[in-house]
Amino acid sequence: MAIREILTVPNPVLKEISQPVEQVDDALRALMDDMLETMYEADGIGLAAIQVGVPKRVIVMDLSGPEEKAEPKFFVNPVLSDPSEDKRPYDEGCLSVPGYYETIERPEKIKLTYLDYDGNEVEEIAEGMFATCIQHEMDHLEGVLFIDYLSRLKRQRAVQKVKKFEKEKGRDAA
Ligand code: GNR
Ligand code: NI
Repeated sequence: MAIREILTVPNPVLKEISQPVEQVDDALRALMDDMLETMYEADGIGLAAIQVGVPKRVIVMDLSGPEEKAEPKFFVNPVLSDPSEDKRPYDEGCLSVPGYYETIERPEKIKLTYLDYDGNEVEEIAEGMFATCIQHEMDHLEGVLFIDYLSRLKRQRAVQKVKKFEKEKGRDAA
């Protein structure tokens, strides 16, 4: 397993549309293992493959708390349907927009089908934090970031904040 670099805005790769996976094989599982390790190291709760520069429809997630037993989840070729009318607001963040948070409203409940780590078909209903997170991750597969739902002014501020942060980080490393 290896930790991979997480791409941040305004990297244009984050706008790419990810392509369906043809086979859940050992090579794909190696990617998913790397993604999970990268997500844990960054203290994230979800990660889409495009965030490490791989345009495949793959998501990893772990919604367990820091004191709880790890609950890694893997989603290959996920499809969402039947979103609820009820919305859930949540103060979202993104590892590709580090240090910036904003409230986003999304359907509070949604149906989900995908292939798991072993390539088995799964169908389930996502609610609450699971629903918020899977929709945030699904957006990444379409090249959409949560800041794309904000006004242009707020989005530009978010990107500027990340650029400044990255610049200072680079200086520290030097
Ligand atoms: O770690 C993350 N936290 C988070 C909080 C609220 C809504 C969505 C997320 S996902 C994010 C990790 C990430 O960027 N996934 O793409
Ligand atoms: Ni994200």
